[in-house]
Amino acid sequence: MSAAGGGRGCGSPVPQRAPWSLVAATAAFCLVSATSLWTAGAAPMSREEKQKLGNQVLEMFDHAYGNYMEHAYPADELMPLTCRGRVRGQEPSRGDVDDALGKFSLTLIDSLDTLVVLNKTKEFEDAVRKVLRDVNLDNDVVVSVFETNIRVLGGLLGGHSLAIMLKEKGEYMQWYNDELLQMAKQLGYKLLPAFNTTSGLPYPRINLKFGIRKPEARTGTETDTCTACAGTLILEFAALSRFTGATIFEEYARKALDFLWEKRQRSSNLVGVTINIHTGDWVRKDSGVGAGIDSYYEYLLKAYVLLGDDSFLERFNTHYDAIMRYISQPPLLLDVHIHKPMLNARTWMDALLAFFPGLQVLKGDIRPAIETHEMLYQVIKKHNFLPEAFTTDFRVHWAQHPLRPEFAESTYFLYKATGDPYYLEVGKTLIENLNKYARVPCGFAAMKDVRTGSHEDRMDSFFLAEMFKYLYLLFADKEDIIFDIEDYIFTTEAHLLPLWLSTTSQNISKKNTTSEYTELDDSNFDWTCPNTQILFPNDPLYAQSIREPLKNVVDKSCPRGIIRVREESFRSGAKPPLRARDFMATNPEHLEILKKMGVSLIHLKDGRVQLVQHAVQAASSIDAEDGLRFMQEMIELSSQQQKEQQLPPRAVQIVSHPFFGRVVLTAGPAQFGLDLSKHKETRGFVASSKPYNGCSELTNPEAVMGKIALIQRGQCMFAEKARNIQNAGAIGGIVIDDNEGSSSDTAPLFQMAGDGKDTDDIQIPMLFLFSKEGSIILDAIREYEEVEVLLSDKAKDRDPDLETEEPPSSENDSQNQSAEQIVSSSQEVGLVDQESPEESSPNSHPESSSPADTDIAASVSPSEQNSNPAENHETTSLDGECTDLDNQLQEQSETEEDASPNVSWGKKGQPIDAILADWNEDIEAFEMMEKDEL
Ligand code: DMJ
Repeated sequence: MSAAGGGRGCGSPVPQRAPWSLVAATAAFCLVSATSLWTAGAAPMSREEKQKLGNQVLEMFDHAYGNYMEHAYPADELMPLTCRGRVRGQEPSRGDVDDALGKFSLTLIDSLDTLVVLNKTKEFEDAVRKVLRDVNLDNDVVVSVFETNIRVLGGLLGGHSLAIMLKEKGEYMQWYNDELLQMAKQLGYKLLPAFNTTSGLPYPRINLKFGIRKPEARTGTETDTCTACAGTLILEFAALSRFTGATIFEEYARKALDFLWEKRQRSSNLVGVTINIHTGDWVRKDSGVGAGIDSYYEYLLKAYVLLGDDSFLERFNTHYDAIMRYISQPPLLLDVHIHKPMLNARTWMDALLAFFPGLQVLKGDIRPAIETHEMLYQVIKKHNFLPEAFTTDFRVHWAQHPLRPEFAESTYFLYKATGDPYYLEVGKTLIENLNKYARVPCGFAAMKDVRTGSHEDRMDSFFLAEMFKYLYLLFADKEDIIFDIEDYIFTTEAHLLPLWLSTTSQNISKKNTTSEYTELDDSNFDWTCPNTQILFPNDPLYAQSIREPLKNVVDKSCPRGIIRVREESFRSGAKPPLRARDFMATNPEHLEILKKMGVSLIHLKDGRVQLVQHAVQAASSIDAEDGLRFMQEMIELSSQQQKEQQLPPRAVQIVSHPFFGRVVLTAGPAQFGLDLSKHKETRGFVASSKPYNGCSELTNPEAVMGKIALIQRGQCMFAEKARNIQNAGAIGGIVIDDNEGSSSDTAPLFQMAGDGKDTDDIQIPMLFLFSKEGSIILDAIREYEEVEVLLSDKAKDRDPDLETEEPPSSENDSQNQSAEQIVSSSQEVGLVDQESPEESSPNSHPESSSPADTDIAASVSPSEQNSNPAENHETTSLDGECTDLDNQLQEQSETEEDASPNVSWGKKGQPIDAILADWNEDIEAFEMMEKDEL
């Protein structure tokens, strides 16, 4: 099996070998042993069914690619809800995620080699011509070096690799003369100024036209980059060097990798998430295999496969040993601190780590790959998609899902390694879910919130570059692909680079790399050879036997403790340390324990009490660790409480022709009116109210009677609007933001507050849409006149009963249908207060329900008897939010003088939620940080 096809098997040191032959030989063994010995377990899938699924993937790709080409090209990406191109600068900024967009027709370039894999050679030829004709790489845009490398440089090189393959075959691309490679080289030179640092680590961003230094560049002031950002260049840069003979690219990428290797934390052999590009100091000292680090590890192993350089394998194995020692807690993969690797850094996992089982297959370590993959699959079965982050007890931590391909990637690799048809069934589920929940009339839309099923106006280019490739290959037999996939390696963006590049002679300076094979410490291979032997037993049910014990790992999970330190001592009868959930501020014994842990109480002037921990003041190092954990738990408790007090977002689903429930908009709830989580959803046609602001008695009650009224935000209280439309006979209301261009993509969602008085009279459901989401409904009215929506807490399945062939014609019918669901309206008259933004309580959007990665935490008034937050949230004490004390914890354990985590206690008698409100700003800042990471 090639690096493209799956596990290379045993990673034993094999000096001076041509990597691909070893790879291919292992593959053959793997596939024969896995498929021929099948006897039971998941039923084998017939060739017909596999072909049917393969064809379905092709149809889905056509839907995504066709809509991009028709409605978005030459823009970088398709916005599938508004059916237009995303042009940077013309849409509200989404922050770092926009740094992938360089006005270079990103999706087209990222799709090039997918077209060939999917046997769309004619379309590939057209696409290459378009790239050569239309793409400009010299735009005055600041882009991410990492994203531009993996998506654009990788896309051009993948396109070139397959173009020359096709040309050689003699039918297609006969005109091709390395033009894509020339573009790749041009882009390579444009990225090189980013490496102008003393460390050799690249700046994270560069201006395509002006580079780094020029004043017009508007970049070059950054000091930090992520490890993956600096460590995911070698495949593309080396391929570029070897294809062109210009050695400088490979040299630069090697230098950056050498530097990262030098900077690894020597006692744990782990790397942190972010590093200072000038000093080489770790900025974030937490370490995992997901966001921020992921493809650094991937590229070490794949660089060994592609380039045949043993030093990369040596490094990879050293890191892998550390990962399996500290981060792997099967089936979980949990971040730890690099200096204290036995200390977990958080209680949640991110979706990016789903690539890791695939990498483990490549490594030859199948057992943990099967375990983690199975756990991830169960999370997917629960939520239809893998949420961006989920807790160790498998609750949604960050509810977004941008159609990431990592899980499909691992599924493909596991199928290739085991031949177990179970993985084909997994792929089938992925296809079904994509069609059922993400497919919209104009492409596939990212999930804004996997819980509500609402969409985001976004279809990332990696969806075409990776998802369709892996899904297609999963069901394809050798003869379904027009070339031998085993001759290529997948980059992290699933672009294909030919393995023959390893033999292209290069005169690269390999500073710091082993030029000759050196005997490796055998302990580095603890996780390879023995596992390879297990990999191919004469037991076709091997994979199933590993999955079996994990069958209910997600459903039956109990809240997990966050720290695994000192497990041994608990087992041997020692008293477990004080947990935040048990803490009673009035308990002298507890206060004594705090003291032992180095946690002191500081009474602030304003009546609040602050908790501060100084590790050096702890009675022992174990007490210090307990103190750290206590502080971390306290933060988690607070964050969890805050989250639980917020209403979750709601969904507005357009169910009429031609949407049929496929477009789902994220809506903010109201603190008054019908609670959609408790009641049946409300379905009805929409009608604009007059006056549109809904601030006075409606002049068009006949138009809104029995319908869902659309009202513009502003000029009076939300409750007043609700009363006015209710009085006119509306069965529900949608308030549309009056700030033009606002969108839930860029702004935290609102929860509409009442008017401070009794709002029990309001009995219809009210939801809030930002302007962009609202305009999708308004545009639909303009185009189709009759637009029916469903207001609910979770989108309904796009099942046939939502799909009526013809748009319903009878208004009365719809009124009758909706009338069954309405709650009788009240005749109360509205209030007169002016609505102001402050009167809307900011509600944590699902994204903002992501953790308070903060070193500030909450507790309660020490004077209160009921000061134990756990009393209200008994089950959430340890299983909830992430907190990430990381840097602070590290510094604390490293230097005595550094800032210590501190926990502020509220004013006496002040409820915890009031105190927490004070911290919103910090929490938001950390949420932004988290978003950046992913
Ligand atoms: C892709 O762009 C690449 O796989 C990258 O390495 C991280 N993940 C995204 C898609 O999720």
